Amino acid sequence: MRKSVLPENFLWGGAVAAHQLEGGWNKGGKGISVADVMTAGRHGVPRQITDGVLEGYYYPNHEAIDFYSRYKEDIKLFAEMGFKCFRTSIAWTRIFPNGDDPEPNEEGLQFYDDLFDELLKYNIEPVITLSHFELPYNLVKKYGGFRNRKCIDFFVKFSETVMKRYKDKVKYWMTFNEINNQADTSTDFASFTNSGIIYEKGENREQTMYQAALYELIASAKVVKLGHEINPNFKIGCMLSFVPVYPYSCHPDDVMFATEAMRNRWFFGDVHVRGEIPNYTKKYWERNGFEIEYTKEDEQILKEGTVDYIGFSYYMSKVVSAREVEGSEPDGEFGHIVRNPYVKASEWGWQIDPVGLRYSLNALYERYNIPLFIVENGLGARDVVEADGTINDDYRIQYLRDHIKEMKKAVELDGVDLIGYTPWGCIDLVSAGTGEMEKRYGFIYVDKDNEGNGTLERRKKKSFYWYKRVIETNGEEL
Ligand code: P53
Repeated sequence: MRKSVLPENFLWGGAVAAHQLEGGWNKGGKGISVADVMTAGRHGVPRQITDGVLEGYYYPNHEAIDFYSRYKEDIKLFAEMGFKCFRTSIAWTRIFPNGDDPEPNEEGLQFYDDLFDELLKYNIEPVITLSHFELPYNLVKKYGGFRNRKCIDFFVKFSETVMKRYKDKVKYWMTFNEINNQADTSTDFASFTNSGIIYEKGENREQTMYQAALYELIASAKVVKLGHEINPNFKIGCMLSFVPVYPYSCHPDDVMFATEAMRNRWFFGDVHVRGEIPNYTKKYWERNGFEIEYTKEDEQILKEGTVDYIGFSYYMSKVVSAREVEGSEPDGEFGHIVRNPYVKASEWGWQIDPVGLRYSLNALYERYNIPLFIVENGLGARDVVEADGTINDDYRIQYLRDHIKEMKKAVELDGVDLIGYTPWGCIDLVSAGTGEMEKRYGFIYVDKDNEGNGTLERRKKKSFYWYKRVIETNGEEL
């Protein structure tokens, strides 16, 4: 075989999060997480957050796809596709059911020992997110989530427990999934899933968000430092949701507006990678009269706990305009956005922009110069099971192929240092944003619908065979 564009040890795989596939929400001593109190919504209809687990509501994450009891069967299918790695999270509430428990729950720890052993049996490297939208709900009720500095210690204790326990099984870690989502303070969703925060009436949401985010960045830095002490071979990254924001036009005001808009992402990356709060953020806080609490020791730890690599998700790009223009639409983060006439969008309105992935890889690498890891990418779409049982998801193949092509250009032409690629939802799972099952990303179909009906049977889609070949040829055959 001719030499491939991608390095020989490139980590092909797939990505999921515990709460979106495990189910078993109250099994094995697990406590209630923020995901367990969210109902199902759909495109345009937000998920409801209930005050605890209440009668008469459907909570899609409670059973999810029951990976909790079926993981062996599923990992076997990942191995069949040739996965080199598998990204999942450790459900915090399996280990510390209430978040503030004095001792960890052994049954939960054992579950992940077994899960990692099963992966390692097939030489699949686990890639582990520590906090992926699944904070213990008790931390919300008792402490107000990451509004409260105490959550730093709870997170550090949880991380220390699992990093010590799995120090010889897991090498790749990430601290907070899509930590920057909460920059959108217009809905309750991001603050709740990121930080366990429910905004109060009349409070300054942005100030609260920055405080919580900073506590998380401090917690993350502490964990990076500690992790390197536990095992110097650990690679510990951050995890950003990277949605590049393009200017609507070459009008200088649009270009500047887009630059400012990007700071909603750069702030998080800058602290994680450079270990300092950037000047533009400090100025912003000052200008708006935000009082953000942090100490000299915090600043020190931010410097000492910078990440080894950047994990990021890439699904889409956005366009902003400094002025209201024809066709602009409301957007929580930027006031309004403009539909990009040059790209198509998914049924859920996510703009499909493969070149945007190459653009993002370059933007991140030029700014930070450390290895990158694409830990999410993919197309949420409805699938149809044909009469003969096949699922011909050519649209998904097309999406992934186009993105992988651009990813390869970033490596081959631009010299970006890229560790791996793990498409999102390699097996169908519960959507984080909407709680739907029918917004599917998988190579493996799971028989379950939005109302929770179905046999949970697994079925290989056309993309399963396609992706297997992609991995076999190290990305040469697309
Ligand atoms: P769903 C918003 C924008 C980009 C990525 O999303 C996002 C979100 C939050 O919905 O989330 C990430 O399931 C996240 C995953 C999530 C995946 O993208 O809404 O890390 O947990 O499932 C896809 O289609």
